[in-house]
Amino acid sequence: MDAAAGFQPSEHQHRRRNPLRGDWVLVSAHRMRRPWQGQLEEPPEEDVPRHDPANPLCPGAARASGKVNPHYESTFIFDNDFPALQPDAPEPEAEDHPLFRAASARGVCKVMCFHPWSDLTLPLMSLAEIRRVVDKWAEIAAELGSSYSWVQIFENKGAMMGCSNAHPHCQIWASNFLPNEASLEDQTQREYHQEHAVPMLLEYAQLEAERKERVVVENADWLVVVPYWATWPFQTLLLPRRHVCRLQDLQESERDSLASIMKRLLTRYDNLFQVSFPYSMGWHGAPTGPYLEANCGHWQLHAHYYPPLLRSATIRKFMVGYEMLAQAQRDLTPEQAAERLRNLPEHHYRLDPKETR
Ligand code: H2U
Ligand code: ZN
Repeated sequence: MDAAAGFQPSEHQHRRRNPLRGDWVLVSAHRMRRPWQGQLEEPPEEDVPRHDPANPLCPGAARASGKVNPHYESTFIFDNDFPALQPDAPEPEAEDHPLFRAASARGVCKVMCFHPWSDLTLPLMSLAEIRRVVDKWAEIAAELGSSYSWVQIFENKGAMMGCSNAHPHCQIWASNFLPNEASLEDQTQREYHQEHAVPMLLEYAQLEAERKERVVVENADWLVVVPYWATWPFQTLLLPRRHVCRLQDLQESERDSLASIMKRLLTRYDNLFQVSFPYSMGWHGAPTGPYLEANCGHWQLHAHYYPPLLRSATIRKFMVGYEMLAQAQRDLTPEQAAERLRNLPEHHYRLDPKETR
């Protein structure tokens, strides 16, 4: 019997390979039919006050360090008062056995507020406001990247993703080393480039743009897909259509179109379960600092969005048991997730039908 006869990805479990991480995900879409009696999450707080003098991220407020924020009117970057990385840590002692290896970790941690108002999120900001966030990202990536090997820009949104403060913000951690994900993606992209003579994610974007079934939104410069190998239910990958190594390499028009595609994606995310959609997102681009001189031809700039929600605003995906001990598993297919996101309106559910921003 032909084992492939009648195979349907939405019906029949199978494995898909993630070429960026070199690992596999188990796709078992039929599991979406099972009843849910597990934990229900608290839906996010929707009535956040616009300004709270006691909120350390607000303009004019005092932070834990005692420093007082300026009355900022756009974006605002400050040094994290509880940094996981500091510039001046001493070297760990030389190892006495290969099973007890340590290495130096130096860096800086910053916090970037997107807007002076606590009750806004990126999808509810205007394009001009989002564009200012994009510009600040590029600026800080270049500034810290002049000396540090890796500048990780990331946003934890929503309490479910460990975000401690509803005020719209992200974090920037710059380090003198390549973190695990960075070094893995550096290796997989390098190998792909050596073998196929094209940047992996540039080729991937071209293929997805032709195939369409995993595309969520696109414009002249950018493409958002639920990647073929997605592990989180509504995970997406934001990709440029041309070869771009780093955020700071984006041209003016590409920054505008990035603001636009982010607003469209994040509005769809919020509309999916009519809730301010939680996620962790972050940017990956070619390494910096000592790597600035090296060839970055294998690298392609991209952003990952990892949202935890599965079925509703209160039912999340847990990456536990099998995922922790064996490998990642997902319940609906990436094609089904993309189709649901693609079919959503781009008018934010919290705005009146005629209201725009
Ligand atoms: P998260 O919501 O993603 O945790 O980010 C908020 C960051 O803001 C967090 O890393 C920092 C925390 O250390 N912070 C300060 O630096 N100063 C403060 O007064 C409060 C919070
Ligand atoms: Zn990546």
